Amino acid sequence: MSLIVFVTGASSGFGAAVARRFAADGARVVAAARRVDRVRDLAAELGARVLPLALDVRDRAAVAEAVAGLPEEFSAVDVLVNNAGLALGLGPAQDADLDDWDQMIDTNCKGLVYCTRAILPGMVERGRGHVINLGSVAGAYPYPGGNVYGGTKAFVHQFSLNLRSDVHGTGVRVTCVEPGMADTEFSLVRFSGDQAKADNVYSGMRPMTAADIAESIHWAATMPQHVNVNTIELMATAQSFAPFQVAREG
Ligand code: NDP
Ligand code: 8X3
Repeated sequence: MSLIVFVTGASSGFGAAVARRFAADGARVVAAARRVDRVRDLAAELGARVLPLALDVRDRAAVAEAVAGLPEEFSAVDVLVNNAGLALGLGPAQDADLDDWDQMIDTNCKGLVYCTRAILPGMVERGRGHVINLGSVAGAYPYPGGNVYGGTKAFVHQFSLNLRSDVHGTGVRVTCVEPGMADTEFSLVRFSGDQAKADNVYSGMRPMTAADIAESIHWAATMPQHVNVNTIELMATAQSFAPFQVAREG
């Protein structure tokens, strides 16, 4: 049976790679993002099985309308990949821009919740479906400047586990995928388009790629129906943990 996949943030990075990975399998893919020109290009590349959709996940009414208005051949969504998200800034909390904080919370938490709420009832009704949320290692491990971004991803982790409890016995599966450093437009967005700063994040090390993350998502989605992958945490081999910082006197 070929899957119907709804992926948010499909204009770049993980989302575009997810669309490509599932389309290569013969899935029908709804590819949603604000930059509709990019998802249209993706659809032109991948063919009619990909439906480009202009969507800002922060717009609660637009999310509900978009899901309600899906053409019949895309409407019975099997896999929702809640991928749209971003980090803005890497400064300390005391200097942060509240608008950046609002945007991260509105996108990473509220947008994800809106998409889930719009698509989940159909999955429960059909007795099958899979919600795959993009968390991050930043939700588990604190780092300087991670403040609200890490907080939003901790929310995604816990929401995913709680969601799984709620859909217990319905046949619907829930997975939280929690990557570390992967080279996408993530750092470019975090540093407001400063390419040199973004490049510096990945200089001299080999980060994961969007295709690596898409592969893990595809793996979780194609495990047999009786298997639920709860959480996938993955890092570049070149990334691991650091000691606690200690502020010493004198
Ligand atoms: P990219 O910046 O390459 O892609 C982010 C995507 O999110 C874009 O397609 C963007 O599309 C979309 N997006 C942002 N805001 C909105 C919005 N309001 N409505 C709809 N779409 C939106 O980054 P990644 O692919 O790396 O990031 C994807 C997810 O993975 C994010 O949730 C990120 O937090 C997470 N992640 C990334 C890691 C990394 O190191 N790269 C590691 C761990 C997690 P558009 O601007 O067109 O709307
Ligand atoms: C992005 C991964 O380590 O840059 O979620 O915060 S990290």
